Amino acid sequence: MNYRNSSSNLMNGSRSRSLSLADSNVCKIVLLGCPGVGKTALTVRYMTKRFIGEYCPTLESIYKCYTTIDDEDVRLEILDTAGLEHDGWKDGYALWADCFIFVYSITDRYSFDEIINIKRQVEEVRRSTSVCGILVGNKSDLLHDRQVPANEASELADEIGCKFHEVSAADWTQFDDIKNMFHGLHRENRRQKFLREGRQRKTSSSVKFKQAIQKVISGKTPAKRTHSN
Ligand SMILES: Nc1nc2c(ncn2[C@@H]2O[C@H](COP(=O)(O)OP(=O)(O)OP(=O)(O)O)[C@@H](O)[C@H]2O)c(=O)[nH]1
Ligand SMILES: [Mg+2]
Repeated sequence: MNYRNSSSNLMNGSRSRSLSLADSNVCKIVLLGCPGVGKTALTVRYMTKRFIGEYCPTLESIYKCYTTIDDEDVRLEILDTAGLEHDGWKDGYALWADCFIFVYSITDRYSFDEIINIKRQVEEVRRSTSVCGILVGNKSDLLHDRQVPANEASELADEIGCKFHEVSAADWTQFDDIKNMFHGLHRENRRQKFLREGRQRKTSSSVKFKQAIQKVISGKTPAKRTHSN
């Protein structure tokens, strides 16, 4: 696996900022999808604003970058998996990630049909059906070769509980859409984290409350009395 740090034109922060980042401001993202759907092209477009055209298919990289989202310093760690190594990612990556980008190509029906299986594999590894992710149909510039209608993809997104985006990594005018897609995923991840933490805090305080009541009932802790004259 290849580790890359970036402070590209998009990421104008300094690496030292990472030291003081709260957990909620670090977001680990994995791109999953069949070979050739454009996972690397989307990652490179986001990281560098560029579209190179040909990318090494077997190369798997983690890109670390710093940016500002909603006036907060954020570190994104983006793992661009190699589509061919299907078994390799299962255990490690699915557990490592906070959230997922499920990518298919609108010109490749098979890559779309595979999404449901990929999502299921993630759920199995994480032992949870609550997975923070988005569904991305790439190569929207190739409309004449479309094999997957947008409304069908939108239905699948509803079914698997993800937001849906149709984009083109090749189209430079869509850089902002792709950037917003990554940043939106971070926001959703942070929202879900806060909800989970809130629920945990609630549960632990209600457990403590119940224990205190039981102690009082069993007489282990005398209830406070107030004396009035
Ligand atoms: N027309 C068009 N071509 C694209 C787009 N995105 C990627 N491609 C092309 O599709 C091919 C595969 O792109 P990659 O980014 O290497 O795909 P990948 O999902 O990373 O593939 P693996 O690493 O093999 O899993 C390349 O030739 C890209 O130039 C797009 O939005 N439009
Ligand atoms: Mg790739």
